[in-house]
Amino acid sequence: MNYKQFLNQEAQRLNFEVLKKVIEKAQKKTALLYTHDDPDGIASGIILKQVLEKNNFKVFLEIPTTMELEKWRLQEDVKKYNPEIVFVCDKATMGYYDEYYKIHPLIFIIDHHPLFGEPLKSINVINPVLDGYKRCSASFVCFLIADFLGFRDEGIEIAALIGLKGDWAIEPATEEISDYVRSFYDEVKEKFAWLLKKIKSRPTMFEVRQRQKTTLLNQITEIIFALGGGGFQYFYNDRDPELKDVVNGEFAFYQLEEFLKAPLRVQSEEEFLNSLKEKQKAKKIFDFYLSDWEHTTLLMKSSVFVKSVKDTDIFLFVASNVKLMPMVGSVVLYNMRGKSKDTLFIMVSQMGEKGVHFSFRGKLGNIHCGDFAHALAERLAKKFNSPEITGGGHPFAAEARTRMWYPFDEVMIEFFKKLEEV
Ligand SMILES: [Mn+2]
Repeated sequence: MNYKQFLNQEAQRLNFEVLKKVIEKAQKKTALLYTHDDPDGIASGIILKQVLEKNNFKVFLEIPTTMELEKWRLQEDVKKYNPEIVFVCDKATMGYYDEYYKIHPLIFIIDHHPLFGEPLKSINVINPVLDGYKRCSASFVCFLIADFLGFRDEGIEIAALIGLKGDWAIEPATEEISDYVRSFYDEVKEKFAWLLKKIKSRPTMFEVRQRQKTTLLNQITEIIFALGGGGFQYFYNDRDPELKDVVNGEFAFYQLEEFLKAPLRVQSEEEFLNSLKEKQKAKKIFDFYLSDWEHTTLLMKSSVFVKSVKDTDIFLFVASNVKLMPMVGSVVLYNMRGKSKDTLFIMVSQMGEKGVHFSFRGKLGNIHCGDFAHALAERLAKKFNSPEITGGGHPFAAEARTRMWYPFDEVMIEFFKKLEEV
């Protein structure tokens, strides 16, 4: 199937026609747009905002630092902006969103995360993975929508690629591409050879299994990750007076949005940084990001071997206020040399009032990271009687967070009890 056929098939399957009619028939032409503050959220928000603006919409943009859209936030913003349509982009597909129709009658969820909870009936959902998991990104879904509505340009295509890279659906450096996006990727890869060709240059957070080659797309996506806080709120406002007022999600959004209006064929990540509107601030943030990366890599040398079980060597790392922990941990994991086939790396960061953050990264998933994180969170939630404590994820990658302060030794006792059970 070529891309054109794929687009037609998906437009029909995902019912783009409904969205098209809503956009065309809108009277007030005002939209409230929520998006996630990671590279995919930023890229998809940029695409959707452009599509709406080309249809003469006024767009109110909100980039909260939380993954899921909270009821109180929607209530407040609907009151504040009184929008005709609400878009919720790359912020998960939660069953409980269904009752949000009581807050606003016309909401579109545009997403690529698996459904969590009951299927939604009262709200429009455009999500290609509802009938089976596929690696893709919200930026790709927004791109398909834009193309279907007749708005496609280089900026939008690059935004699609950035989101796909940010959410690990494409790996141009090793040419590992999700089947779902293959026809699009094949169609644009010649045109964007300057972004997608393999280069021997600084390896990025995406070079996990190998660090010999990368691409400019990987480097640019990592810069957007650093500018926005990556969806993990790694911010640098307190490190330099010039960064004091930076609101990271918005900062990353507007830098990339400006760049994509007339994308220059930059040759390096330095050229990309230099082409940004607020390049001074962007460079400062990215430098802090790089030095944090280096610092955390060094810290993780203190990781210790705990035990081998299920043909998996388990390593543990414990420290305070660790920056970029899960990302660095993914790279460190592949440098760990154990005796077993599989390796599981468990990272623990004690973050004071923000609580304790656990990250789990495995090579083969013999021990299911998501199940471990979820069971640990449930145990802690019960122990401290706090539903705020949550955890979960994929077989190879998962997180658990207490979100507020609890006695660290008590948290760790629960953790070791859980570890004992594995
Ligand atoms: Mn995403």
